[in-house]
Amino acid sequence: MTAYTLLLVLTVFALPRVGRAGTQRDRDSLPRGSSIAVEDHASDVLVSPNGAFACGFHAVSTTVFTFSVWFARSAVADRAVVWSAAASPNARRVVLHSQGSRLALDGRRGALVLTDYDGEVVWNSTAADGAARARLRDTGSLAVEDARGAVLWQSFDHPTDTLLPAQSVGANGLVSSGRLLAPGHYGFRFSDYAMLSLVYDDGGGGGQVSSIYWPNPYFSYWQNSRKIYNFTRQAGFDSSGHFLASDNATFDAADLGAAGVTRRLTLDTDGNLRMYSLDARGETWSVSWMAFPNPCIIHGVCGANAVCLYTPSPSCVCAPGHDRADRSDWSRGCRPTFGNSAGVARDQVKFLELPHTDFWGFDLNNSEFLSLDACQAQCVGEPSCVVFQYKQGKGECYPKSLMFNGRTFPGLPGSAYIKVPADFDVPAVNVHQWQTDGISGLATQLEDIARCQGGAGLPPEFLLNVSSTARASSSQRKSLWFYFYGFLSAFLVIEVFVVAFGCWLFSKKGILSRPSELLAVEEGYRMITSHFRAYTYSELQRATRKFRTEIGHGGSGIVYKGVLDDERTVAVKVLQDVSQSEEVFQAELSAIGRIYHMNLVRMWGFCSEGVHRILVYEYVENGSLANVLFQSSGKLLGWKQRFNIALGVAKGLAYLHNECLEWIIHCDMKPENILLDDEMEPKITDFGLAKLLNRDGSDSGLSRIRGTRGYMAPEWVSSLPITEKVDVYSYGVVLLELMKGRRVSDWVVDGAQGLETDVRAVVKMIVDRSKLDDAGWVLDLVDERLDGQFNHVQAKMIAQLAISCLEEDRNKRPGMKNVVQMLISADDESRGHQYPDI
Ligand SMILES: *[C@@H]1O[C@H](CO)[C@@H](O)[C@H](O)[C@H]1NC(C)=O
Ligand SMILES: *[C@@H]1O[C@H](CO)[C@@H](O)[C@H](O)[C@H]1NC(C)=O
Ligand SMILES: *[C@@H]1O[C@H](CO)[C@@H](O)[C@H](O)[C@H]1NC(C)=O
Ligand SMILES: *[C@@H]1O[C@H](CO)[C@@H](O)[C@H](O)[C@H]1NC(C)=O
Ligand SMILES: CC(=O)N[C@H]1CO[C@H](CO)[C@@H](O)[C@@H]1O
Repeated sequence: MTAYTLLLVLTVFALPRVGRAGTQRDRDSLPRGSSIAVEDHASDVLVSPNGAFACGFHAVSTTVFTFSVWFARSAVADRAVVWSAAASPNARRVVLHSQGSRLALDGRRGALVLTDYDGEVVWNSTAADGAARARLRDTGSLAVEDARGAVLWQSFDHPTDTLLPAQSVGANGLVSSGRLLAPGHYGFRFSDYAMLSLVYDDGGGGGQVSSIYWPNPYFSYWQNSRKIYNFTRQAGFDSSGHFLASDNATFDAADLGAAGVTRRLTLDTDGNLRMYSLDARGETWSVSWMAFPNPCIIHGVCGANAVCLYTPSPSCVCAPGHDRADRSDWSRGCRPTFGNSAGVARDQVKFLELPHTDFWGFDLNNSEFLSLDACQAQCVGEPSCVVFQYKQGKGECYPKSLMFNGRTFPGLPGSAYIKVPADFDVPAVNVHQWQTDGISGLATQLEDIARCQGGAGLPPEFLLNVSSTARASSSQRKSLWFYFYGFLSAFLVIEVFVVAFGCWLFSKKGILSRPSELLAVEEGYRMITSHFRAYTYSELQRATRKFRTEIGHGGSGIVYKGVLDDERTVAVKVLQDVSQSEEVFQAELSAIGRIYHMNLVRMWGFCSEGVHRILVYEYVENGSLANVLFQSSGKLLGWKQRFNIALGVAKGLAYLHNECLEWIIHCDMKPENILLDDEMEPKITDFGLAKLLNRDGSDSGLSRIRGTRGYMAPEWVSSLPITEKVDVYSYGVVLLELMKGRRVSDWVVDGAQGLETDVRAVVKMIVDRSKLDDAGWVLDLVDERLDGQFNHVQAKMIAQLAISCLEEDRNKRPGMKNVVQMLISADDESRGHQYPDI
């Protein structure tokens, strides 16, 4: 009896211990009915029998995970992820919480199932009755196998952005990764007629713009040595580094045949397809083949109304008469600074010539043997024509409906002629100071590019003629550069694709230290953080001329205006009361530095030297919403602008709450923290600082009571946990103020005392009035200064939305995503952009 009890006790205690010991050893398979927990991500991974690949929860940040396969030998910080779970190649990678997420080989259905912290199934593989285990194979494929080892499902059939030897491109092909785990704009797949292609897809699923940029779209398939209509659609590379597709597409790695080299083929974030080889030490990846040494060839790199030029490294510039649509994202291109030129009468337009420039696609029509005048007449006569391309010689004429895929480099035949209103003044041409550097740097840079290309057999038209460019006569050069800098300097929009184009990866140090050894540029995060850097205190002192121009101050610090050495205007915020060490401070900031959204103020960098803790933000032209809205001197915001601000702020918050990697709660939403750019587009600032400004010095996350009285949700003063719904509440207050043009605390409500009760009293008053009559109450809520010029339907909707945001019970408040949807649905009739939203 005792012996039996002892045995039982022993068994009970021994079992879990054996189990845990088992998981700490690397294993290559997961039996049916068992699972892996995200908490064990460091110890519990599947490793392929040859030790080359690992599979498990991959930490994207401290709070966000994906379920992925990666090269086991690459260091954690530099992990080359080859596959991640995603619902489809065109869907965002499945994003998982750092707690409670699990991967299981479901006992009942025989499918791999990923569940998030709340037990919700977020991804699954196809169910298979005979499934016995999931196994990571030597090839890097995660497979669900039956008892005899036959494959029932495998990750190789669902590639994300990377192809491994022995894997085929497959029906869906590869999709580049975009920002923050979302799919990017680029695809590597078979076209409708079974030609393997690199394709640019405009987002939004509608595929309004979809264009092939590899193989050379100016050539026919046979000129590209391709075959079409072989519907086996197979493509892949073997262990020697030789790539072959069923349409005869073929290329070889520079280290072709080298034994035992680990390789991968990745469609990078920048739309370039690169083959990478791992060095013998298994530490660094170098590029052994790439589709384009010249990234200007890649479609969509500069967005609409912009041109990609090669001076001395690939850069985007707006076409003359255009200005950046989004200062931090070139793919959004530029928009006209003049009214729409289309539709203006025949004698009211003129054309600006851009020599050696081409915009690919969007041809309205094409003809040959036309004179320049005849071609111009076609574009004048066609309202939708915005530009035409003309080539002397054969007299080729291409009127176009959109300036997209623009590029310019010496030797490109033909000119583009942009249609602008006749009275439009082209900004004066002044020569940019780095002109001379540009010219002397050109030859060496181009040679670097040529070296990076690794000797693979590229069609000659993809390469600039290095020698002839370098030897061009000085007079030719002068006119060329004069023209380039004409447009460069006018708009100050020089942005080098430092990271996008692997060759310049080391250029932060000034020189390309090892031009042939490139780091893997896989993540896209790198790309986002590439502009984010540490500044020295003296740099910022110089930029702000010893902190001379104060433009604002708040609870977190004083803000000064400054101009950096690269001529970017910035807002420099000197923080007070930061108690963290330099490391913690920098770690927090690098998370904020990754955040990118057009409705969030972009942080360009920071300074953390000695006692100084300084943040460098983009400068936003029109100051805070509070200034514009509440000060009588501010200019009056029209209804449409107010609506747009409401929508923009909602989008920014929704992004912080739902989409960005760290799931940030702002904690201090108020009109002071909403800035307006030159187009009155709102940008939220001061987000992510809640953790930095930990005034009581505790490290327990958020210190209690942050925020500003009058905007604070009731949970701040109760003991309830703080969730993102505190921002929804504050947003509700902002909505009311945006409508009324006055602080809620200034609304006269009988019997109210104290700011928190003000808001309650106002809400109660609105609700009571709306029950009494259903017409007049909205009118009362709208700024009298608008003089009745507002959209009644939108106003009513915003009022109702504000009230639901101001619910005392946080569970009754809508999420910011829903708020955005509601606003967008009310925005329907005011659609109709002047320029395509690309
Ligand atoms: C296939 O490609 C090779 C090398 O690019 C070329 O020589 C050959 O002519 C191509 N075959 C066809 C049928 O296009
Ligand atoms: C189609 O491609 C496959 C695989 O590359 C090849 O074996 C086959 O011969 C091709 N078919 C034709 C008709 O060319
Ligand atoms: C192109 O458009 C012009 C004017 O719109 C027209 O006269 C011409 O015939 C068109 N050419 C072709 C090839 O369609
Ligand atoms: C490159 O330049 C050389 C020398 O100027 C010239 O002979 C050659 O034809 C050029 N090649 C191309 C592809 O333009
Ligand atoms: C919850 C979920 O993602 N279910 C999916 C499981 O997989 C099948 C196809 O394999 C999908 O149809 C389900 O939607």
